[in-house]
Amino acid sequence: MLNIVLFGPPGSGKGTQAEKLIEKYKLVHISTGDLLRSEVAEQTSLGMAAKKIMDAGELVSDEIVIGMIKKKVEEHKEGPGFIFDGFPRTVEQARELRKVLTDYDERVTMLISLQVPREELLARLLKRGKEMGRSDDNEQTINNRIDVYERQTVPVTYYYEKMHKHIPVNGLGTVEEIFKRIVKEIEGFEKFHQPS
Ligand code: B4P
Repeated sequence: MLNIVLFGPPGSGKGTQAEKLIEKYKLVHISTGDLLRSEVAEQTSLGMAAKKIMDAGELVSDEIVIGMIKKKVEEHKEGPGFIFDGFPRTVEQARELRKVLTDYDERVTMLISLQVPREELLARLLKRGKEMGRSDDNEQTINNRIDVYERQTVPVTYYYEKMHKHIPVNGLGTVEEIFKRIVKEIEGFEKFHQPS
């Protein structure tokens, strides 16, 4: 299996690049943001609780998110692999992901970390807020989401760094340019790690 964690601050292009990677590698896409938004749209009790947290720009509890991931991995355990988009966002989530994959004799292949400066993140998300009306894409919430990312999510990179799986990628440029950079990293990494 090819199991990629697509990582980066809010607005760094995770969802955008995930769509292109799925098309190329036929992987199963697991976006915790999308899963949570569909709970909100269906007005489930989980969704109602999550909406308040998401609108404040905070992280939904590890327990809820890990439960959703376990279900999805179980459903697609026979597939070619996964793109984890927006997950793990805490070290606890990273540890749990390791356990879940180990149960199927699998592991994270690599973490692609998109690097984008704050002013560009703000500009992209404010634009999306205007176009799509996502309730967490307003200036105050965006700034808090970036602060939460720096405080709670960046440590996830140190976790994968220790295993030599953290791959930083420049997230500035056109969608196509960034996609090419990611594909180059995946193909280089796979070649290097192939058993001889
Ligand atoms: P997410 O849905 O993961 O939202 P996000 O971080 O904003 O990323 P997204 O994938 O949507 O945006 P992208 O960067 O692709 O999370 C939302 C909330 O859910 C979180 O704040 C949290 O509350 C909760 N949550 C989710 N996962 C969680 C977890 N694991 N644990 C706890 N809580 C969790 O794109 C942004 C914009 O940039 C788009 O409009 C796009 O068109 C544009 N863009 C992309 N690439 C571009 C480029 N190269 N140039 C210009 N614009 C570009």
